[in-house]
Amino acid sequence: QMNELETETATFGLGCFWGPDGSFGALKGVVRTRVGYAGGEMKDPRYTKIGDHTETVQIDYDPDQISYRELVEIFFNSHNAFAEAYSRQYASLILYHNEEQRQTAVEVKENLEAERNREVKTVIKELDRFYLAENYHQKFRLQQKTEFRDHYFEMMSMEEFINSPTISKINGYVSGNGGRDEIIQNIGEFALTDKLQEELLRLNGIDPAECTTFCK
Ligand code: MHO
Repeated sequence: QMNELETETATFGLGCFWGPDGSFGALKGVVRTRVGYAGGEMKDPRYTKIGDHTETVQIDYDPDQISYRELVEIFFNSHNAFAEAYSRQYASLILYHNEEQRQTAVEVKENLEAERNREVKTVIKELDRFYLAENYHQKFRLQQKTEFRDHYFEMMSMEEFINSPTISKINGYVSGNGGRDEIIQNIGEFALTDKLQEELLRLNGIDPAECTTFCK
């Protein structure tokens, strides 16, 4: 049961949070993602009044399956951390939750700088408060796929939708971030109709005909 795992949490900013919500959500060992605003001082930010905050994705993960170091490496591989941020809203940002995370983040950043002989612009600082973004930003890619959205909205409340490990995974998979073996292995566990299973496979470049022996 995924909910009973001992999880740890990572918080990253790397541009518009819709993309990383899906790319991190699809990773093996990532249990849940949620998007929000963090890194600033202003109280109660909203999308239309973000103040000095940055769009961030908060990632709950099982450290037995994926390490913080791996997540930080994926973070750096997922955006251009050498470029000056377009704005504070889209800053490259690592908000650490403890001293161990801080050390790892600094180390990975310094290794990257040494390797590429360029300054990394990522700001690394302690997480203060994470403000959950508005409902419509959560699992945005999934909410855009109306047939998947309607299917799950019928089964659960908005709160469950935002917090469900299954929904984070599906959001990653509908964005096309699913690893082939992962999807084929897990597709039976998402309470999808046959038609939606086939659609999910197609969205990840897998021919549903290839899957009949595993997926049913
Ligand atoms: N304004 C961009 C990015 C949205 S992201 C939540 C867009 O509409 O695609 O900042």
